[in-house]
Amino acid sequence: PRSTDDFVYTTYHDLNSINSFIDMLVAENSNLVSKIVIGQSYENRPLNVLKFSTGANRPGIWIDTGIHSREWVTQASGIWFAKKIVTDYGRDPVLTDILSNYDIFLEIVTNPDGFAYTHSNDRMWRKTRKPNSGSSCVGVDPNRNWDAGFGGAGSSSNPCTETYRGPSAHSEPEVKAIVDFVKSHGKLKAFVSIHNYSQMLLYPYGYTSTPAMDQAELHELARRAVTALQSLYSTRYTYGSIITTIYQASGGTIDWTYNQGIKYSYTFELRDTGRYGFLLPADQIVPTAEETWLALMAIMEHTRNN
Ligand code: ING
Ligand code: ZN
Repeated sequence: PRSTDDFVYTTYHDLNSINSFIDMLVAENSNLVSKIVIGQSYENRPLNVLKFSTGANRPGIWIDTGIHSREWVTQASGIWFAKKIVTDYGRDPVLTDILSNYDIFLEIVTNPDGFAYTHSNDRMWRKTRKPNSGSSCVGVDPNRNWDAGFGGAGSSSNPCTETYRGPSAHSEPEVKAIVDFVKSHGKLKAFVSIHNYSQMLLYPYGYTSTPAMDQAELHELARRAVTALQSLYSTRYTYGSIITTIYQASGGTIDWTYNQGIKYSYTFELRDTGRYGFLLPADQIVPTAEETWLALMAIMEHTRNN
């Protein structure tokens, strides 16, 4: 494709194709979108983040997709969200107002080494691609590597498992880059980390059953976001804290961001509920992205109002 209008949103793309999408989007919308490189992966790939901004010194909203590389509908949805933002800015009054007050940051391929590996070697690869000393097994679960209950139940010390937490918190450059970004930005107000599958909208905590301080508000907002999502194609989502809704998991992304003071910290588990699982047919990419966008808008609008 020569422009993001020609880009095919209804199929899955590899890393080169997504990176060229990112560069086209920035070139076409340079007054709204820029590309920030927040670090490099273990295999030295750039960690690209799209920044949608209409003014200086704004608070921010973060969205990431693809921290688990095999969750392909998430990166594909991230691409669709990016195009949706530039299309709706100046047309949709709610999004336009959000962008008059907040910057939106979108990391589409949060685990690029893993993503490249899902295309070249193993479609079901989840983790990073950093070798583990003393083991022939590769990679760390980047959703068990954060400094929030790190090392606790719901993560593994065995490098050969899918939930290996890593040798220490933030050992993975893909995680550390986001940690450094969140700390240096200092005023992110919402943080949404997108996975699949299970059709759930989750909020902290995963490492403890102690309710989050803002549990009541997070629960009510989740209910509204899920209602908005369901209004489009009747896709049913469950919602609640991570530990009560999916399972105990320690060292997860949004437990760390919540403990950093980012109140609106959420994780989505997109389609489906297991029929296709990670191998979601490509004809479900756009419907998944469309319905998820309605939930994201509910979260962003609430963030703007609070
Ligand atoms: N599920 C998540 C996982 O990492 C999760 C569930 C979400 C755990 C948020 C902790 C925090 O196990 C998938 N599909 O990766
Ligand atoms: Zn995941």
